[in-house]
Amino acid sequence: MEITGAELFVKALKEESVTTLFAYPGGQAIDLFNALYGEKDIDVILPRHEQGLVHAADGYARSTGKVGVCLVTSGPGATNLVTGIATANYDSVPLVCFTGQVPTSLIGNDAFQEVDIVGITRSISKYAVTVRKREDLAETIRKAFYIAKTGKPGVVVVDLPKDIQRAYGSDFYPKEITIRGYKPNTSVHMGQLNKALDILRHAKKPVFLIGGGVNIAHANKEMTRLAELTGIPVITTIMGKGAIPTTHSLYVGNIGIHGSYAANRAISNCDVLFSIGTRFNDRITGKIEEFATAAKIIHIDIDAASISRNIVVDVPIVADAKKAICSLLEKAEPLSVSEWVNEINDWKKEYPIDMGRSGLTPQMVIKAVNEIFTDAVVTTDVGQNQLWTTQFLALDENRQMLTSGGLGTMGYGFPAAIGAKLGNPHKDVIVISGDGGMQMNIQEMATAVVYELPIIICILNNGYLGNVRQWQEMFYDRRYSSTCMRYRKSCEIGCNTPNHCCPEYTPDFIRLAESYGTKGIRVTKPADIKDALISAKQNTKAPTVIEFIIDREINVMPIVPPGNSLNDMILESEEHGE
Ligand SMILES: Cc1ncc(C[n+]2csc(CCOP(=O)(O)OP(=O)(O)O)c2C)c(N)n1
Repeated sequence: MEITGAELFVKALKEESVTTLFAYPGGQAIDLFNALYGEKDIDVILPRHEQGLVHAADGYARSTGKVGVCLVTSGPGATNLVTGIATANYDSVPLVCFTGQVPTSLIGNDAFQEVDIVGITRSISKYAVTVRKREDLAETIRKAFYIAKTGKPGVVVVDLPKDIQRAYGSDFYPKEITIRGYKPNTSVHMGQLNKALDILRHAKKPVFLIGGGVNIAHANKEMTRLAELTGIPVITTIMGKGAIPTTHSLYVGNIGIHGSYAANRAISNCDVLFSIGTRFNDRITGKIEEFATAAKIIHIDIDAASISRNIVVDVPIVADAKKAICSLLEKAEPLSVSEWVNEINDWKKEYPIDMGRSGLTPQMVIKAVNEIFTDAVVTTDVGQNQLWTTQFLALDENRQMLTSGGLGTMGYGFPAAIGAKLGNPHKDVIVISGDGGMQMNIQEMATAVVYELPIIICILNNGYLGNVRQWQEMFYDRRYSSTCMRYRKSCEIGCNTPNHCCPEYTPDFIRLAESYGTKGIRVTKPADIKDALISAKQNTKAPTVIEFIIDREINVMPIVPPGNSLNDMILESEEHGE
């Protein structure tokens, strides 16, 4: 039977078991939307901005393990996806993004709403392609899903010209696909693994350094067993957090420029660094020449290109994290490293992560979240709010914390939570955001309201672009250039002190929530934190905004100053009087 390209598109989505589609219409996608009209098996979600849309698809994918699927129009619809595509691809999130395109006869003619989205996204996606022939459509979509979810997952962009959407052709959709030159690694090189085990056998001060690869491979339970079997302490990157429960006695903390003292000390002093699924990016290594200098380094990663790119390793192993960990579980032995574990525990006791000053602190908010919600999905935005969350959030399981790690995209947290809630309707979903990042995709409040998504939105409101302000305070002589969110034209030039002239709130998030048709709670003292969270939990049909008014100049500590080694942490912050 002959069907249109648009009808085949819908059939393909069903064959790929897509039940939720994040979509925003426009002229060059209208045939695709027409084919979706009245479709019962696919929920078509209409966010309020394509950037919100793609972050929502990302949150859906990260929290469910399924492929997130987007559909937008050509030109501005497509370019509005760019930041979200880069965000997801950087963190290895599987997405397939369909973009409408002008008819093939007009491509390259400066046609209305034409952009070369394949050219634009080539360097920030795993694969991007324009379908130029109707007969290639089915195979291209099949390939897109296969590439997005296999090997190192990533984003695939499929650009669909309007004439392809309208053209008639076969209704065949392939079940299997082979792609020449694309062979995701599925085995573990046992020779290399044995070398790694041999090194471990002689280790006195080994650590595991775990990145997002373990979460992506769903290898958390196996990782916990491996740590317990060997007795080796576990340090995580931000993306690897949750690889073993944060309450586990072998869990040390996060590494990196805002890592814990104990974790950074342990990395600097270990003799074997066994890393799985991390890229060793500059935010975790600090000064590269001084990174883990005493250690032999073993590195397991699914992506051969990630191995020895930043840190030259002694034993490279290209493998899926879960497969490799399962093989290790069969062969690894308990090590006698209790002295080393005690040394690390002493560091933990000596310098626990900073609890902040008195008053209403972000740490208190996150601790209350830990107590009230044991199984929630928590998304963060980017900035201090993200760093405090990664330091203090308790996690037992995979897919509990969603955060933009690689690209660090402000405006991510709230739309990602929308996707997470749609994918996990029975779980509590909580956003922890700053006042700056919240305003980058605030329009999605309408989406959360109309789809009746009871998301709890915690805004840590310091009235600053806090993370940048902290750097200005610590490394730029308190020159708060363009970081005050309460700035008014009448303010003193060069002001660097929150003072009596500062407007109390800009904007008034509570009234903003109300204007979208939902509820807001403002919390100004510690005693009210829990009541606000409990009351939000009871609001089961709509989102709740809780605005926590925190100290304007509270900092995330410890911090490794730029260009320094992990050993050179500043542990405490200076206080400034009002
Ligand atoms: C889209 C985008 N623009 C700019 C930045 C740079 N940046 C990183 S953190 C930050 C401040 C965030 O402020 P806010 O959202 O209020 O959160 P806080 O740090 O105060 O918790 C900025 C501007 C970014 N990461 N992403």
